[in-house]
Amino acid sequence: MTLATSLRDEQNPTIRQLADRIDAIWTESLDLTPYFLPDDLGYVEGRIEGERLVIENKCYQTPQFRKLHLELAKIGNGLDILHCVMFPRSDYALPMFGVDLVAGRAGISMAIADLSPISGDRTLPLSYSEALEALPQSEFKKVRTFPTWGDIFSPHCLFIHPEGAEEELRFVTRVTQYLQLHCQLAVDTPPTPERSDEIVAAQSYYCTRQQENDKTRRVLEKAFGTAWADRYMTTVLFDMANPLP
Ligand code: 18B
Repeated sequence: MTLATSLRDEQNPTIRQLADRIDAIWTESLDLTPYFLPDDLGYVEGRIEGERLVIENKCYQTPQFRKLHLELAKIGNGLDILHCVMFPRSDYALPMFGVDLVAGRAGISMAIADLSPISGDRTLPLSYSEALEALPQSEFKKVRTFPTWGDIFSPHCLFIHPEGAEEELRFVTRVTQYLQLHCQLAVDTPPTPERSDEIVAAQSYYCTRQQENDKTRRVLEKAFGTAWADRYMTTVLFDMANPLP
């Protein structure tokens, strides 16, 4: 499956590299079928203080995931954003893979990636914590402090301001490892429909917390207004799981 690359070609090189890696791993490891966003929300343009905001979304679903979402956004020539979340289906007790990268003219200012626990006790499945602990060490000089809503993230969350090209590359490599092991474990994990109430509740908590991110909300509100920003955050960025029928 090939993906349109229009906005990608204009993005910060590290963002473009990570977007390409995510596409490649999804295509190799998972059984992708299309996921349709509401018509008006796939490609969006707005204006923010005289600059153009462009958003481009790619979405898929698979047997294990109700939605795979990769989003690229660009504000004028100064700010590039990559956002990616993989939402497991309600009968798969899998963590949430999430990434957010924000790049200004001086390079990446914020990079976060995690496999966040989705279970009643908010811990990762043993298969995940063992696989993550077995990865080679990877350290970054400037670690950032979590906002108040950041209790959803795991102890393996990377939340940094990368220093220079070498750390940016190290971040991309690390995220690629997280994603590869996630796709592998997800495909090997059997469904547990008896846990679906717990899974739906934990995903809803994750989404509610992410919706508290004022930095994302403010960017969207400035370009598209309050009501649109709210609809976008609750239907495209962080929509809740449905209970099993
Ligand atoms: N987010 N991010 O996705 N956000 O979407 N993001 C920022 O240098 C957007 C996710 C996360 O310190 C910033 O401070 C826009 C996922 C955290 O208070 C900007 C979109 C995760 C912070 C944006 C988008 C996630 C953060 C400020 C839609 C985690 C720090 C950058 C395309 C898995 C919050 C900076 C804080 C920050 C913007 C986390 C501008 C518009 C999936 C923790």
